[in-house]
Amino acid sequence: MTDITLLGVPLDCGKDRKGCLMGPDAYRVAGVAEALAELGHAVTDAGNLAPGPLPEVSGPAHLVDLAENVAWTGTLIEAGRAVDGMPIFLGGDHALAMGSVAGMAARAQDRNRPLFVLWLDAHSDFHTPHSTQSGNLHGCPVAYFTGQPGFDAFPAPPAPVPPDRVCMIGLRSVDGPEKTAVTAARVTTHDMREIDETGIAMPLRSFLAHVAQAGGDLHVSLDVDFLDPSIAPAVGTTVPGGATFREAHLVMEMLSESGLVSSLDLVELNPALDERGRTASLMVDLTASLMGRRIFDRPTQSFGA
Ligand code: HAR
Ligand code: MN
Ligand code: MN
Ligand code: MN
Repeated sequence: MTDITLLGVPLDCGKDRKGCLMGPDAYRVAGVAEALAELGHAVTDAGNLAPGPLPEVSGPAHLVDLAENVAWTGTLIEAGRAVDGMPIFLGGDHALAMGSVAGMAARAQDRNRPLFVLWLDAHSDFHTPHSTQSGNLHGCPVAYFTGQPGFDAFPAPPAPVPPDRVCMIGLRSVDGPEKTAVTAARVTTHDMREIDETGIAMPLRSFLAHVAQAGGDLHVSLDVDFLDPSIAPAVGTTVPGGATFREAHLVMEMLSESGLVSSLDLVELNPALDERGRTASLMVDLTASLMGRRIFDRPTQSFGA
């Protein structure tokens, strides 16, 4: 049984196309709290967070809603750090991961544990405010929380995550400057071509073994566009060739069996683009798999060394 705190994050400022602010309520309507309670967890819905007052900031002129992103980041770092059990950040677009991950890294540091991050996404989100062409800050969170330069307008991450503790699975849309930077920083990347060849279990199993061996906490950041658009249409940045229904559930089932996951983001759901709530429901079902829903019980798997 896990103590779960649902934090609604109606953050919609990470890109131009709006709609993610409806995400937290779409997850509630899809029954996220009930699904987790049914699995035996203690669930508290802390309601929706709000950003602090907008600071006076300056940065590259093409950045979308810079001040609002800065305000949310500070709020999320503090809100996440203060949670005792397992926070689930109900997004909201992926710009929320600046604050959610930086907050979880600060909390892990408070507990003397290293934080690892599993990034499930079509995109590497490794732009800086200077390399992004779109100006959309949802394309920048990993660069921020790993402490790359260029985020002067933002609060400094209290405990930057070393890039080699970040594992990305699902990649199939990575911009030129991101490719260079992500490789130079030694982030672990598994693109869809690799998943086609090896299956999705192999890279995940080796990452989980690494986390277990290091005695780490594990934050999972699940972007809707990790999933194939045919099963998850409710996202503004669909990319063909994503994870299938079973690949996604297998990831969640293995994460559950590992016992390592200490926090979770559900991001980029845009309910205005959904079809009869099917994407929201799928995200809730995946969360349930992550938290212990099984087809049949299996002997506990060890991901230790
Ligand atoms: N790389 C592109 C950009 O920076 C697209 C980023 C899209 N990001 C998300 N989250 N949807 O992964 O604009
Ligand atoms: Mn993303
Ligand atoms: Mn994405
Ligand atoms: Mn870009």
